[in-house]
Amino acid sequence: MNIRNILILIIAIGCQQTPKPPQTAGHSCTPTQSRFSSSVSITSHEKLDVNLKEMVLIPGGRFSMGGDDDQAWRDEYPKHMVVVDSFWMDVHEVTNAQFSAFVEATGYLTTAEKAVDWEEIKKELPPGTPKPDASQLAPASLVFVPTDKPVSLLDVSQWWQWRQGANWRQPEGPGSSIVGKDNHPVVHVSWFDAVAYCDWVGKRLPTEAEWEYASRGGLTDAVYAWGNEDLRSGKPKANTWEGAFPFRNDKRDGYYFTAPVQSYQPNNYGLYDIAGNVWEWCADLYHEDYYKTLAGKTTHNPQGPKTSYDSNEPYALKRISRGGSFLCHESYCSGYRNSMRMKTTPDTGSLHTGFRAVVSLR
Ligand SMILES: [Ca+2]
Ligand SMILES: [Ca+2]
Repeated sequence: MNIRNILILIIAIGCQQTPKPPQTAGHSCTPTQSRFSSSVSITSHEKLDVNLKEMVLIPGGRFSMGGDDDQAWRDEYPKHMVVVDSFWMDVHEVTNAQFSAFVEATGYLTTAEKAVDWEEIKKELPPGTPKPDASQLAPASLVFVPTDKPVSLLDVSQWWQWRQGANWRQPEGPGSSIVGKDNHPVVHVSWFDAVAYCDWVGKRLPTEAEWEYASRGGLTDAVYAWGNEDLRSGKPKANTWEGAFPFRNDKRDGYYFTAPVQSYQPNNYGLYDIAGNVWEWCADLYHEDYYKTLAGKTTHNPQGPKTSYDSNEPYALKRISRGGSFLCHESYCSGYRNSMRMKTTPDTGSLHTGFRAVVSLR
């Protein structure tokens, strides 16, 4: 069995699309890559001299966290009260130019640029999964390829390909590049890559609670960062998939893949592309029942569960990402909602995975 077949196996388990609560715990729009772990510290060291340019102050406060309408998955419930302290947040997703500066300064090699370590990957797979051929363990990442006709949305392997040579410098694989895309969000970054960048720049990843609080922009129980207006009404609000997923993209918002950051209106806190464009890694682990443990309480600055659990992939440790991407469509995950929770193994980068950073207020 080659690694792609392994991925398909995992995908088949992990991306069941039967909506909605209470049938399904949650949803994952990106298949698990299940590559290997990293030695990068999970503790970020925020520097006192951090540059707050292109960051906005998010005033702390109290909010109701979790699903707001019938698009929400079971893991978005129950809604629960959370208080977060004030913090600074990047106004836009980390760009190729910003990530390039990090790599040039440090020589950092991203997860997608390294060969897969079978001894690590097999820990996240069902016991007894056979080792793939060595040629299948070469550096690679997940690339979206549209289908040419309508397909069942149950099988994400129809539009995700494990492509050798795909990484942040070559988002669609060999022959592609980021030339002319300095102001596009960096993609194909793993959670470890995002943490390494944050550590270098003196910032950290937001907690899941901070991210959702920021996305809501002070609006109470709104479904989207802009309020409750339908995504398709009025001016384009975010870079998403418009048309019929995954074979026809009408590009009313102007972009098929990533858009330059700050192409659409910001939310009330001045945050651009907090909905859509690329998914944004958060610090927290994912546990499908985490919100149940917070029900009926007010939690201050929650840091996420102590352990990770996704019943679709019980062997895989997963981290949260938020906000949806240029691939999100109402028929599929509507990931651009404030409360949508994406769960992915931290070694998984893909064509639509990026991040933004935050700094605690001092
Ligand atoms: Ca688009
Ligand atoms: Ca985003």
